[in-house]
Amino acid sequence: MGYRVAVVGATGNVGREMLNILAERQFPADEVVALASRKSLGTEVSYGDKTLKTKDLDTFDFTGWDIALFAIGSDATKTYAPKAAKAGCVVIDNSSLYRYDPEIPLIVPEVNPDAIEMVKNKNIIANPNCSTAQMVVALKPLHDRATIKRVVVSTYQSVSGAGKEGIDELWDQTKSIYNPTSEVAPSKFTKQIAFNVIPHIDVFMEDGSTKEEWKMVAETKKIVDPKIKVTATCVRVPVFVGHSESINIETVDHLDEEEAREILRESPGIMVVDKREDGGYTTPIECVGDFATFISRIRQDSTIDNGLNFWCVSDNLRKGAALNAVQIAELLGNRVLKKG
Ligand code: 2RA
Repeated sequence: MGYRVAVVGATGNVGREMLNILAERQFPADEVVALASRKSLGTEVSYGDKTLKTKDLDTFDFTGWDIALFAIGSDATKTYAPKAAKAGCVVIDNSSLYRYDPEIPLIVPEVNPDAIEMVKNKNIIANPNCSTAQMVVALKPLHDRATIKRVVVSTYQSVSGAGKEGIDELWDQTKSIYNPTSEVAPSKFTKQIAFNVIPHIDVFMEDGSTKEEWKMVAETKKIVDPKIKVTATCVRVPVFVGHSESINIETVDHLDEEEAREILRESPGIMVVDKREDGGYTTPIECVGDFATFISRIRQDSTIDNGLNFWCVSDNLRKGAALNAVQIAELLGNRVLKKG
């Protein structure tokens, strides 16, 4: 006997990927329902070789459903997640609403699977921010071997992180540069994104960092180790899908580049593509649709005693969101619900 699974926000980029990945990984579901707002009622979405018509989230009764994968904004999540949880349906939420609640587990299954036991607190599990998920997959094995003291990360985040509007904007702006007469919708980003980069994602905080940068710090501490110092600069780049990150770590124990490469090669969820030659590294275009977090350019940072640099690329709609959520559902099934 399998699970009854709801995908909430099934018409968005992440919701559609959740349905794709549930099918690709043959998640043991007896039934899958696609939920969306009333304005999207009846929209057809793919689930493997099946087509589902979206049902109305507002009137949906979660009673008797096992797992709800949420891919809607924090405001709507605030309304519907407690309703689902109260009905006995475990919520796996991709918004930032519950990530920092000490009673709610924030999980990357390759990193902190044991946190799944905390689901008993509120029947809700939080999915991390896309830029955090891919980074902690790489940090965890290196931290276990050499204890990471400090992380300096610069991100190069694709426009799909900003939703469908982000994708449409890059497309429209690029077209308008080659065809000045074409229409350009009002900007979702603060400045032109086509042929440009924008060092600003989410809102500015008191200390001059952005909330996206704050999320990477807070979530890395919650998922990996509160003692790790993290500083981040998050940048939007004119790439449709695939977040890239330049990561520098300082460790307590010495770790040379070859040993780091071997450790990462052996670690779950990671593909090392690291040759010191033309094309010997992964770029965002090459990660799209893949489950892996790709690591390249592993090399010593000779400016400090125990430092390493590396390049990290992953599909932000998959490991950064939908894949991680489905992996949490798999972990939940194996460790807690244990149906079938
Ligand atoms: C972004 N990480 O890339 C944020 C939210 N998905 O826009």
